[in-house]
Amino acid sequence: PGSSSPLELTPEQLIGRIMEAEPPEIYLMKDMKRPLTEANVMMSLTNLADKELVHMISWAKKIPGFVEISLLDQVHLLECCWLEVLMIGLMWRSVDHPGKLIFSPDLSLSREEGSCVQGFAEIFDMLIAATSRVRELKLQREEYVCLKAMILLNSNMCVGSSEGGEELQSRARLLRLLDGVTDALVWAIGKTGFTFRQQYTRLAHLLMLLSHIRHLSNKGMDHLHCMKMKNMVPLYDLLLEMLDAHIMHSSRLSRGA
Ligand code: AOE
Repeated sequence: PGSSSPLELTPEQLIGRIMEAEPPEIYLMKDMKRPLTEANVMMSLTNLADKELVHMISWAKKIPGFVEISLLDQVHLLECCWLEVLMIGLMWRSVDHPGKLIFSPDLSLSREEGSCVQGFAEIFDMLIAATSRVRELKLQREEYVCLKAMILLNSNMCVGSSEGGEELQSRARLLRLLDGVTDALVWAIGKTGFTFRQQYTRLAHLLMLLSHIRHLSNKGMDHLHCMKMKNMVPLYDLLLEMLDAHIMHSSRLSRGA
């Protein structure tokens, strides 16, 4: 057990480490003055996501214990959760701007502006609704970073990796990591001076948010797939391949279910 083992960190220390891992704000700059056409908006969003994904990989690697699980599990987790992680980040940035989605400091869209993209209005409304819920709950930064780490660590819980001893060990480590982040979340909730009853109700509310975010991500993934069919998303070859991998992955899952 090395000094970076999450089990040796107190909940407070673990949250500190997860806070330090937070990705920076991304500015788009050059896309600012373009007219809001479907192609321009999708190009800006893809551009943004592209940059965010690079930071997401560094973020994941800074979560204590993540790099100690098998590479296969690391890749699977990121493959499963990237859109959920982008979405919870989007909600967090948008929480103080009711009715708007703050994709970046220089790209915020109202529903009307978003509706230039076909099929976006439906997802927009769901993202706005989920963001309102985050606002009602008065989500704290400590809670937010724990939830985001939980999205990552919980994302492929139902996918059994190959049964080798190596992979089973990795899975056991992953579960312990998730328990560590759960302790941290419980600690963060406990700081807020709620009664015990209010604390476990809040824990339930926060965890139920994650089920909405998973649903949103599935809807967003369908939408992205449609967009790709229309050749609206100027995906780079590598990203295209990765997106295809995700779709193959999820259809494999739904066939298996
Ligand atoms: C949400 C949050 C955010 O910060 C950015 C974006 C940009 C695009 C938005 C999405 C969002 C919200 C939902 C939208 C979507 C466009 C249509 C959808 C509005 O309705 C997402 C742009 C995505 C660009 C595609 C990138 C493909 C990446 C594939 C990644 C992958 O499979 N792997 C394995 C890499 C994982 C690395 C971490």
